Amino acid sequence: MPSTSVSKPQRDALKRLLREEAHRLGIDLFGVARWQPPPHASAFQKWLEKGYHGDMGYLAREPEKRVHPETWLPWGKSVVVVGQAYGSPQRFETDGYFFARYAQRRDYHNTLRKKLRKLLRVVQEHLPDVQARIYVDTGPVLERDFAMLAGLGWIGKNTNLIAWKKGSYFVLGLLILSVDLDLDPPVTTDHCGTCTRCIEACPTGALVAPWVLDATRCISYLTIEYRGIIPRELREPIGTWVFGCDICQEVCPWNRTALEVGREISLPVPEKILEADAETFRAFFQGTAIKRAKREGLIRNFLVAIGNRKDARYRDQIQRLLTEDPSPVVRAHAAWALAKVLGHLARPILEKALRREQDPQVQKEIQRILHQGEDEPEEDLVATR
Ligand code: B12
Ligand code: SF4
Repeated sequence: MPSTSVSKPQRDALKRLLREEAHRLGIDLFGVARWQPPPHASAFQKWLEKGYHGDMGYLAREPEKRVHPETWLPWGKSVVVVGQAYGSPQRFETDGYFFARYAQRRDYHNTLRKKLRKLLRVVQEHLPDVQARIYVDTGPVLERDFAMLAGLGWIGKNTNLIAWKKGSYFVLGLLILSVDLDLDPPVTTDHCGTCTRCIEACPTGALVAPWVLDATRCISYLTIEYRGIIPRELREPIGTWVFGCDICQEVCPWNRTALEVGREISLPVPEKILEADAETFRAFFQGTAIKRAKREGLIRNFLVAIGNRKDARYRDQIQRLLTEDPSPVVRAHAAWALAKVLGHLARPILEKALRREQDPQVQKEIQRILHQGEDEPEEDLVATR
């Protein structure tokens, strides 16, 4: 498909119209970049080689699309990059169990995509044959690189895109166009300086170097993307985060002046989440980003957090999940949580559960707790040996 050529005055006028429409739609950041190889493509390739993407296989599939967007979408000329704020000074929580702030707004994949469609309509009114693609998170594009190229901000050492005075609590979306628009100057300067607060604050040590995130250690990955049993050594550092994590953004000095927006989503109390079946879970989280964790994942995360907090209020629910839940992942985590909450009192319950348990992974988890293997530094059950 050929690219769409327009005169300089047309380009400028179209850009102005788009900016005005973005403003009208409540979009917080707006810029235009050239559709070109992203500046940190080689960093992305090294990241993949190290296996830092973990189970997010889609990132390793067709990496050349991210590295060479100009060959993948050869008609692409420019890309409109937008940012939508989601921040608030307070954490998003239910009874002290934390959800990443981005989840307090309606699912941005839908809301931002709708806004980008409206921007596209503005272009189509003037150029009906324009080629276009809209991506919000899920496309094979290094969105933060393009945001930097479009002048929205710089990439911080915590790997988030940070904007002057507005911080990093915003999500990004892209509108790729076959037309040359007036470009914004890219940001080529670093504004983190010698600050390393994000790296020091990360509880799991996921930021292995400035600008390098080992996703397999990141709480966001573990609680949202990862589907299995959470490695034991990472459970305690997760603390009481049950969906995503904001720590490396909270400590960032640039977020002291972050944009603030209201909450759109209200959370059920933990009991309701622990008791939810698949249908109730859907009803609770339809239209929110939280549904991505799925019922099994979110309950698993709560069990980790409840165990870390030794929150005995949920002992009955944990016990029921241990014996009745259809998911081995949930049962394994229920065993761990019960041991954390009840200490040595959990032993007879776990022994009984082990006798009935058919799944080898859950059996192993319970046996580990009962026998306090080498890899189990817990002290709670030692007295019962
Ligand atoms: C996979 C993914 C994740 C993974 C991996 C994160 C990661 N850092 O890669 C996990 C699940 C852990 C994750 C977590 C989060 N994510 Co996420 N994620 C993505 C996704 C889909 C792809 C990212 C990617 O390509 N990673 C590949 C690696 C190599 O990229 P990178 O680590 O960011 O490295 C870049 C920079 O560090 C830079 N770089 C490398 N070396 C150097 C050196 C210098 C000097 C400089 C300047 C830069 C630089 O280049 C790299 C390539 O761009 C994007 C959407 C998209 N399509 O882009 C959203 C996206 C990045 N995520 C987003 C969000 C909101 C989050 C969370 C804040 C959610 C939460 N609160 O839990 C956390 C933040 C964790 C963190 N510190 O990054 C937003 C970020 C918005 C912003 N302001 O930056 C995005 C853009 C989604 C969106 N459309 O809004 N995410
Ligand atoms: S989101 Fe949390 S776990 Fe992930 S890098 Fe930031 S501080 Fe570490």
